[in-house]
Amino acid sequence: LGTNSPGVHAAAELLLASADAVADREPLTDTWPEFDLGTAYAVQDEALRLRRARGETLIGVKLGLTSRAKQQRMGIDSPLLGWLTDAMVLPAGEPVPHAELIHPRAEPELVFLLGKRLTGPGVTAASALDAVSAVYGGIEIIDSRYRDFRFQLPDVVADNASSARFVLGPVGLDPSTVDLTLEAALVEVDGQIVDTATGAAVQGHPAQALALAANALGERGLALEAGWLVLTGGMTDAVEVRPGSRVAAHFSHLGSVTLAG
Ligand code: 0L1
Ligand code: MG
Repeated sequence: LGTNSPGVHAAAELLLASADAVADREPLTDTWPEFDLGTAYAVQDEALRLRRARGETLIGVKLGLTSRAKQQRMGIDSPLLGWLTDAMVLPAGEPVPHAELIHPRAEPELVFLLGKRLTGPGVTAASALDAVSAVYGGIEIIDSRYRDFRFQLPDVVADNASSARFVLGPVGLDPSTVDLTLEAALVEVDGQIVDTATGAAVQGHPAQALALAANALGERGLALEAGWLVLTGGMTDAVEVRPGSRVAAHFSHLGSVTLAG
């Protein structure tokens, strides 16, 4: 590690402190040029360890930057993973906790509930889908700890892929009963439809994103566990969640999720 390296543990603490204080910061790569992807995942894992030590429960995984819309907006063309804990669940209908968030943005996602353990190598979209017990629509509220969402890939990986909160939609379907490439999401802000996408935006099929997660975790000796939720990544670009505004995602078969901003 370079001379300006805070080290894995201190970097994890800095990012958690930033979230706790609702205070943004500069990217780690600004002053830590040797900061690489492997070290970034070590920081992410250390932050998870610290979250669990303070009582949070691991409930799944999120993928980020799996759609072209997200990759183009953030200027990073590589998908990434983050951890989900119970503290990130926002029950449907509860207001967005603005006092706890720096600059929240919302994005529609397809979410899998796993009925079976899944780990790579060799997981395909078909074998991944076979492990899914239900698919939901949802909204992820992302909140980068970096000022103006300015970051490079190792920064955003260390920051747990900008995770903050997510809301699960009201309808869970057996994935064999719905064509997820055609499942649409309409994003509405204050009554205006501002964006649309179908599940094909997510790696061609969201099960492809699920396979990617299982294979990436397999390389690290880890697995997706039965009972976990997997957020497959924003289908569209994210929209700002302003206090007092109303953001909704309407899915074709998976119901609607409305955020009271
Ligand atoms: O801040 C970001 O946009 C990176 C996190 C990825 C969010 C997503 O694509 O689901
Ligand atoms: Mg997301």
